[in-house]
Amino acid sequence: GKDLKSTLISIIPERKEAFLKVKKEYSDKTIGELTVGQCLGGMRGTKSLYWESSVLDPNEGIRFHNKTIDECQEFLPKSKHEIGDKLSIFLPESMFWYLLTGQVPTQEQVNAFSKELAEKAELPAYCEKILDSLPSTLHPMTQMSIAISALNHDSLFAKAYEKGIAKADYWEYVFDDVINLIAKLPAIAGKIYQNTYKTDILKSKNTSELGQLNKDQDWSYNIASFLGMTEKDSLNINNFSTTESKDFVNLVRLYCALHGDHEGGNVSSHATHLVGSALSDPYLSYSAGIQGLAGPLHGLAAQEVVRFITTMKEKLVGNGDKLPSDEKIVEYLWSILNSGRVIPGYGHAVLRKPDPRFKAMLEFGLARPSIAENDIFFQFVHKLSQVAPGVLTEHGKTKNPYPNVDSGSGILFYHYGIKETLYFTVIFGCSRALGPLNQLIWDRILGLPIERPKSIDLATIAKLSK
Ligand code: FCX
Repeated sequence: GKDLKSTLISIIPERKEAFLKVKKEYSDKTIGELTVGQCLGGMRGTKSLYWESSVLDPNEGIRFHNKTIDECQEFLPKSKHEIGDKLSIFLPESMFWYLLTGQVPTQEQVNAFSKELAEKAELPAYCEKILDSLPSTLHPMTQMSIAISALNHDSLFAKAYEKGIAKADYWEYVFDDVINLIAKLPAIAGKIYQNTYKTDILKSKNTSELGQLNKDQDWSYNIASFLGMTEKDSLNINNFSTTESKDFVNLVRLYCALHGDHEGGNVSSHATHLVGSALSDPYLSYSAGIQGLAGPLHGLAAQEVVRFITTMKEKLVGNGDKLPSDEKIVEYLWSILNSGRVIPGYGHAVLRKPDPRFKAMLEFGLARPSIAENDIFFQFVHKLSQVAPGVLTEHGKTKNPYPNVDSGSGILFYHYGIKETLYFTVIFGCSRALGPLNQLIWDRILGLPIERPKSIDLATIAKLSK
């Protein structure tokens, strides 16, 4: 089978033709009106961004090239080491292939792609040095954006552009940068975890690394390994059994495959696309995306949910390991709302139903008795998803009273021993690369121009309103 780049090359003519046809035939037609409310209200619902790989339906949730999460779970290839294993999860690199090309890769193609990513995973010495020089009190997401933007030192696109290349050739260099960047994210994530939280363990074990790259394994496996959280290829800092080690790797696979792409308007995707439109290289562009992901109304919400759940557990049952009554939980939720705070992990700017990504994360826990039956924090998350929508509906403010994706993910990582809540969003940052960077390649293939919406002042808004 062809590799990813050759597969992409084979579909470019058709997609380009379709794009140019729409551009030519419909450029003068309207696709919606802009109200003053939208202009002043976060541009909600304005159809003003082109994004091919996924579409968010308010009622159904995300679809990737028109397929639901359940369908993707059926047809996207898994790790070559776990074929036929019912609990195993499809690979984020299968998802990336599918997002970029709209085609489902064969098992052999994905095996080779995983291998290519592993071959390119090593961080250059200067990048390691920069990470090592940062204070461990610096937020992990700030560290991540610094490391990613520093990699622009090696950008093939930036170098080629400086020499002078034809516009039609931009995308090839952007493609190579994107693959190199995605390949290096596991090592970046591991280094940040190690430097920020695990230097004591390293000292006590007299070693300098929590875990290492395994070239025969997939991208998510290597994220887990660099975190020191696989049984064989790392320090196994949480003393995982074989099953726990396998399950944790599968959690990383599920999480990363599902969080990769959520159409174009969310802050991290939009920021990447916008900065890329200035022909800033993929490292600079995605570093901007990471900065947006670090906001509490966006990616940082997962960390807020874990704080919320652990505090609620502490307040309602102390050290106990049994759930309180529904009434007690309802009362607690009202106390939060009445003090003017939000219920983290609930509500969404676009979705109007429970997030199917939340459902998939919940099912991951429900399928594993050690979590479903023994983890009180997970049980709180599950119970909350049944109780909170009623409370939020009665409260009557939020347009969506249902759980969003951040409701369940953090507590699963917590279960496996990542208790450093500030760290969660870094794994989100590994995942989110898949969507925006696939679109960035297409932005350059299709020659999209620099973005420059028109801004206007209040007097002009009032004058133009009709
Ligand atoms: N708890 C309490 N009140 C809520 C609420 C919640 N979970 N969600 C929304 N509301 C309130 C809003 O604060 C707003 O109140 P106001 O009129 O006094 O300002 C009102 O309901 C209407 O907001 P709404 O239009 O429904 O929501 P927005 O599009 O403005 O905001 C977010 C969407 C997600 C930011 C909002 O629901 C929220 O703050 N949720 C909690 C934080 C969270 O879970 N974020 C993760 C989002 C997502 F999954 C991601 O990007 O990662």
